[in-house]
Amino acid sequence: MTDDPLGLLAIAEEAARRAGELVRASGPGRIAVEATKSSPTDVVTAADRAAEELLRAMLAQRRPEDGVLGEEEGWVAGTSGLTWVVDPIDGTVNYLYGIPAFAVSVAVVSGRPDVVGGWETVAGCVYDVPLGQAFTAARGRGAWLDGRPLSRAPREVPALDQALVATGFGYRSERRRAQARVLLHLLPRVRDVRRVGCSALDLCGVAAGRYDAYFERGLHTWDFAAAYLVATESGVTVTGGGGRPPSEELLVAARDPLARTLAAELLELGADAD
Ligand code: LIP
Repeated sequence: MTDDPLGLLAIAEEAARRAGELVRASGPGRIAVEATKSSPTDVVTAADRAAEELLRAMLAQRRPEDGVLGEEEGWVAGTSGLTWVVDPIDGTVNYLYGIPAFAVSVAVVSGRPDVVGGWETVAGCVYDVPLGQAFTAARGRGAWLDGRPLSRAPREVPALDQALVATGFGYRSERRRAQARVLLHLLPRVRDVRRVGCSALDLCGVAAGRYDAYFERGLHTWDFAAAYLVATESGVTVTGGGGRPPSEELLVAARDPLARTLAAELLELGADAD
């Protein structure tokens, strides 16, 4: 069994595409909400569970010694030192409402995925289900959108007041109140804000130049493990601010110097607290 990043990437992409086909097939008009999680608006659909089951079955067959951490079924440790980190549908509320912005995220990480800064992505795929596009990356080998390289080449990085910034909000109202306070102060200082509702596509969007920056508080490892490598292999800085790694506390992504400026501004505004 190879641990070569490109070999692992092939498995990640195949898994994400297969789960994506299942999610697409259970599309509009056939969506069943099965349960809620952290709040009444944090829903789990039948497709979330079926897609995660498919991912786990495929990975158990291909990589029996690896661990798996998934949004719906939690963490099953392995013996190989590698763990697959999967989000069967990132952007579940968009999927529920038929808004074409949701993705399957499949990453393989070394280290401890439950420890902030204790893991590193080796390979990952974010499969945009409605567009049928695949963002892929392998550590030290680069990042791609549908096989076309996402360039690391230095480019014009706007100042904060010219930056188009993507962001997102939590499922609990107290968290959204705190996030609204931050936005109240940040919005007059940037070009504009986009709230698309899928963190994996938001982060890959920075890598692809669709946004100049993205930040969010409250993300789980499965939301950003794959997109993190797509972004960093494309020359984007992904940080928690204040020299910290990205985590549930805060994730900020942009090319420098914008990443430094935005992270400092967000910490100043208390974006890493409720
Ligand atoms: C969602 C993220 C989104 C965030 C939502 C939620 P889910 O993930 O993609 O960026 O704003 O609160 O966390 O729940 O669809 O997997």
